[in-house]
Amino acid sequence: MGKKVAIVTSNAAKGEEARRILERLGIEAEVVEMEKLEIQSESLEEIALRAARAAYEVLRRPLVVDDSGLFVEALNGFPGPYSSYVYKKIGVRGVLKLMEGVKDRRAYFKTALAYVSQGVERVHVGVVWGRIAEEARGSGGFGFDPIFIPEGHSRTFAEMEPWEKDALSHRARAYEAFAAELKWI
Ligand code: ITT
Repeated sequence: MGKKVAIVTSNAAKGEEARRILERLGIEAEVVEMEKLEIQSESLEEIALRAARAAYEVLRRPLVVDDSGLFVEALNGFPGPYSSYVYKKIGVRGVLKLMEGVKDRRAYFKTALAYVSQGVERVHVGVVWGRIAEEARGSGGFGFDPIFIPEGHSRTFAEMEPWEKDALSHRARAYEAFAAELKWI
């Protein structure tokens, strides 16, 4: 396709996952580890786009920023846009504690993926529904993967092979939508 895309993130595991997804989609990419601009907003789309614009001002090359979060129904969508902060402060165990005794375990992961290059801005989203496990399981993936069981499955994302997560994940869905459009922009 001939367009090398920079994946801008401070999270190496997330960057590697995105690079792997793009490689499968035939898009050459490299991870650029950099602190993102983090605005306060309830909208992942807005957070991702503003961070991508800011990164473009610095790097001046085609790039993507993905902002993702875990939205738990019984917690009114918490931690959602605050997932990074919540993960650092209370982690997987903290979320499990909040869910103690809660029957409704439905949750979804969402990714908003912003692409910026010269004169072009696009945002694509991807969502995967599932449920919060009763206990953390598995050592793959990153973040909240050990407590997220995608719909129709019994294993957590952290118990799956990378390609299995990529066949289902919020991130893969957002990148697939982006890749389908990239050849036209
Ligand atoms: P950057 O903003 O620098 O890219 P980050 O780790 O803060 O890195 P996000 O804001 O997109 O990335 O994600 C917020 C948190 O949500 C992240 O730290 C993880 O704990 C969690 N998260 C995001 N995607 C995830 C995934 O695919 N599996 C498990 N947890 C995920």
